[in-house]
Amino acid sequence: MQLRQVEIFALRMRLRHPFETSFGREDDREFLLVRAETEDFVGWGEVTVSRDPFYSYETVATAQSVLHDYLVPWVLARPIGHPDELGPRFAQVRGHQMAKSGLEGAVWDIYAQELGLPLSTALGGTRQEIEVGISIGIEPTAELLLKQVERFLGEGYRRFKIKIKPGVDYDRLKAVRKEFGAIPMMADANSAYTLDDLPLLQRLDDLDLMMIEQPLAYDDIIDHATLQKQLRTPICLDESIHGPGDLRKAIALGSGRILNVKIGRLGGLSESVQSHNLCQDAGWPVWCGGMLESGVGRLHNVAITTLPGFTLPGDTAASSRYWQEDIIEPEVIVSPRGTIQVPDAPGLGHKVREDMVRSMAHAHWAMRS
Ligand code: OSB
Ligand code: MG
Repeated sequence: MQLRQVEIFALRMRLRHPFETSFGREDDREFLLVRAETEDFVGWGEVTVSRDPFYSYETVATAQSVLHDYLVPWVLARPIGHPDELGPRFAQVRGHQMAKSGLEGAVWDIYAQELGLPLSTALGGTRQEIEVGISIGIEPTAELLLKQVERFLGEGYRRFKIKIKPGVDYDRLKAVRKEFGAIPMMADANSAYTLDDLPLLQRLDDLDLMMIEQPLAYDDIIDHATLQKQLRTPICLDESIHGPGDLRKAIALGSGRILNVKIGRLGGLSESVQSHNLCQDAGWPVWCGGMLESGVGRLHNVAITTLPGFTLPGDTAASSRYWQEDIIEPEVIVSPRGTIQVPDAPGLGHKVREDMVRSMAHAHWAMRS
């Protein structure tokens, strides 16, 4: 394929419910969308950055700059045979996985449409339906957390991830266990602890969590290996793994036992498939994480989750959990059994509301070959 134009849109979307983690609180999502076109097809990708460099060093501003000055010119310069070629083509830019992933995702969408296949099938996925869970932020009180869990249990979600931070951890999780019994439950610390917190982290073993996500530093795989040896609860890595290279080392070290696959953090769909394959070889289950995506990123998440190694429910909740109105049609919905139907139309399989995107964007860049 030869792309003839790539556009970048800067969007700000109001969350229906503020989302708080150990690194801060978000009331709005600020991110970029990428629209790529060939003579025959249009593809969409989402750059899952935030306004602030708190979860990752990437922001709206860094991604816009790297896309505009390097990545987009490099894709417009010559034809692409397969989306897997973009990783090597982008390699001279170090890091900036989310920027790379947003553009690569738009190319994958076009590639699947050229084959006449849903994106899921083009990626090698086989499921027609995926099981999903929900990620619940740090609520102001235990009572409000219990209300959230009750509501999402009623909506059918299959797994409950609860954000924790020092001082808002054991007692909160224990309250959920006491109220709701043996529900599938896990915790996400977003790097808020150190090895000095070993006694507290070992106490969490009593709660029979499915896993604890990223308890230690965002750039660590050594202390996580030390911790895993002293915990019964499996560790799931998020922030520490930026692609198949990091993952290979974490597997070798035993830094955890489960991977949270975020397409943006890993550098794209091709890198996510490779990471999934490494995990399958190592016997690590994987699941799809989230970055509070709009409908575009959400549909990419649905597609990757159809691969066979995604054996645990992910964070891909319904559009309506985040947005008053999503930018895709139809929106992503979750059945009362906690499942999402995988689209069977070519590419992303739902329509992107382009007029809405154009009118909402507070900045826009267009580049032609
Ligand atoms: O750590 O998984 C995380 C959201 C923003 C940044 C980091 C994380 C999250 C979530 C929300 O947990 C997942 C979602 O509902 O999209
Ligand atoms: Mg996480």
